Amino acid sequence: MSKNQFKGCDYYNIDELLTDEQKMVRDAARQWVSKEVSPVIEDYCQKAQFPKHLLKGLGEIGAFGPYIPQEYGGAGLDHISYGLIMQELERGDSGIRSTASVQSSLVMYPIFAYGSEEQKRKYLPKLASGEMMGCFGLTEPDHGSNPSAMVTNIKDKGDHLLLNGAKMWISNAPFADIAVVWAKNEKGRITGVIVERGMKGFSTPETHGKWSLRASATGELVFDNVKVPKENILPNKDGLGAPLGCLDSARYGIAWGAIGAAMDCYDSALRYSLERQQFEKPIASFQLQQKKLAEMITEITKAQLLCWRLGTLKNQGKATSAQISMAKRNNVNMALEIAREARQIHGAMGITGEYPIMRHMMNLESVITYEGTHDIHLLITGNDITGIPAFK
Ligand code: TGC
Ligand code: FAD
Repeated sequence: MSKNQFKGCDYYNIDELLTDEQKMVRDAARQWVSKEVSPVIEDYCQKAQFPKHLLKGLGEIGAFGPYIPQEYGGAGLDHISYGLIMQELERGDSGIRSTASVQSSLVMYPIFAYGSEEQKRKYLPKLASGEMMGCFGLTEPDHGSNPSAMVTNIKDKGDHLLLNGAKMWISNAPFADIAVVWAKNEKGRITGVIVERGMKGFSTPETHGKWSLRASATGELVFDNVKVPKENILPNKDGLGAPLGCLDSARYGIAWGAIGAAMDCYDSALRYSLERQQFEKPIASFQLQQKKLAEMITEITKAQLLCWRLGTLKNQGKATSAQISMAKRNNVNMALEIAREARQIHGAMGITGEYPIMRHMMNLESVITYEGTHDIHLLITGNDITGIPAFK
């Protein structure tokens, strides 16, 4: 079976709900992924290497800061276009979508929303083109689901700030030029600071041995008495709500991205089931295989509708954090279940790199954990409907 035959899934004619611009953006990203990502990604994943040569192309298709205004170098697109780009990138690989999510929602967004005018002019255009790459440090070795207990801290030393602590599991850390880091000040208030590679005492050791997101670079951020200029503080928002506000944007992108991974698994499983013969028939003719395929397209269609509606609300400035959380939880779980079922349809072939299934399945084990675990998102919905925070 040859690769790159992907055409997309649209069982409910959702394309009719999209504008010409949204379809154009989606199709451009789809073509780019088919040409640049799909042919090479399996190799990079097997070697556990990030395909750094793709950064320029990601910048060119507008994957870095799609909704950041053009005056700061962004593509100035709406949120459905942003989601569709994430969907197409994750159809290629969750690691590629991760790189774009982090750059757009976790680095460009906080600089755009909480940064000074000087910070916006200094960093955003270079981040949009991919000339400069960023990462986002919230999680610590002992504080994952509960970032409010972080111990990384900044102290005011008069003419500069002194940063100490460590962050763990940071996407893009090994090659990032800058890090948006969340640390507590003397008053215990969570504050965002921009740390630049090369600052004395700042290092980014790479995390090895991952069985998931192997084509994405993950690392630590270590701060040993790092002197940070005061102008690197993000001045316009502090408190836990500041990093959580960035997560809203990234979780929204992941909800769309997961659809891409699910579509790729479904597409491969459908084609394989029609070609693969057992008992002198295509395996697609057996009811048990049809059940799997029918359930997959049903779940993908529901996820697409959820995201389209969420995107419409986001474009109107009305999407709530809890609505975004529900979509992230539902869609990533949906994609992971589809990947597992698709793996079975491919039989033994499903465990090989000939097909994208096992790679998506392993990647999605990270996606269901990062940006808030599956269980934390359930508790966010629980909190929203009952008013009782069960995570404390
Ligand atoms: P809580 O008391 O509920 O809230 C503290 C303050 O934050 C506000 N807030 C939000 N603001 C904006 N957006 C949201 N989604 C918000 N959720 C809460 C809230 O109103 C409050 O504001 P204020 O003004 O009253 O202070 O906070 P909590 O400490 O009880 O925590 C709640 C909980 C557990 C839901 C939260 O901590 C959480 O979401 N934990 C999960 C942590 C997480 O998602 N980490 C992700 C790290 S980054 C990452 O994984 C990147 S992967 C990237 C990739 O490769 O794609
Ligand atoms: P823990 O918080 O220790 O949770 C362990 C288990 O306990 C989970 O099942 C969780 O659901 C459960 N649990 C925890 N608290 C509760 C509760 N109150 N009630 C019920 N169950 C609970 N972070 C960043 O800051 N930046 C990044 O770029 C980044 N990239 C990542 C890339 C990868 C590949 C991975 C795997 C992670 C990344 N993360 C990043 C970290 C990620 O956000 C955390 O792993 C995640 O928030 C969970 O934290 P934890 O791993 O410490 O798990």
